[in-house]
Amino acid sequence: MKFKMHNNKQALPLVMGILNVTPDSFSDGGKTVDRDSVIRAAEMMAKSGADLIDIGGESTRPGANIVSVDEELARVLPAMDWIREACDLPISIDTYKTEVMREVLSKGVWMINDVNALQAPGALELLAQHDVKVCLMHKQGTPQTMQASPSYENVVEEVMSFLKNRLEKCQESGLQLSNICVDPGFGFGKTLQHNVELFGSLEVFQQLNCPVLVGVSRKSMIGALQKMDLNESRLAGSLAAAIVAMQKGAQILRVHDVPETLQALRVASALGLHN
Ligand code: 7PM
Repeated sequence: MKFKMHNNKQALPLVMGILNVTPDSFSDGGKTVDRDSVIRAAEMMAKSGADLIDIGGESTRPGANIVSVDEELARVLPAMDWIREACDLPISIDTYKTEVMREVLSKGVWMINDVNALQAPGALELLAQHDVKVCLMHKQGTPQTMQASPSYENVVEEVMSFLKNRLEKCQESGLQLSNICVDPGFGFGKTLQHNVELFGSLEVFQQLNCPVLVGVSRKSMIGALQKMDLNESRLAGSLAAAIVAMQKGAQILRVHDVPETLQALRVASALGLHN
């Protein structure tokens, strides 16, 4: 699969299905991730038309705990095998740890999705030795503390210049520009106002000459944009955001609800919305 691909779906963005393999998401009630539920989730995503699957072994949500390399690998490596049993979709691994990247690269992962934009020691050098896709995401602070007091003079300019800088570092290290996509990192050290400003300027990120990945599915900003109970479903709002992201040129959408997102994008596209 190519990066800027024609996915035979009237130039829709690629849909990346989220599959978290943390014990709270896919456990059989115990502390391990359950094989059958991972296989079922992957089969469902493939059947409903996902273009790739993003596996996360450490939750990067605000305030989440850090897990060790060994623990993360114990979650992610078996999940890669199970997903390959279930479907032949390309696999992305959501990790910022160089050691985890090394292991999944040796298993032929398609994309490294790094919320830390390859800033960990050794990450750039490692990725330069592999022909693999990478997503460079912006965040301010660390997932443990990033939502405490996000602050920017100009959020769009600052996220742009961070990503520009990381792209330069990647190229200096020998990574292929054609393998790289960028992501403004919604919810990662950003207030609602920052997120809204970034989303409003999504087109600007096209200037970086890389595909833009957008991850807003079910995030708190979707709930915060309107009056809503904390436990109310954010699906409808997430679909609206997916459509707007497509219209603003996003090439990859990272989502929980694959069939619903594809339905929304197909209808929007068939009725004349395009990217
Ligand atoms: C709060 C914040 C809750 C973030 C949950 C999350 C992204 C990602 C995640 C994203 C890329 C989630 C996340 N979000 N990778 N990993 N872009 N590239 O929604 O926006 O699962 S974690």
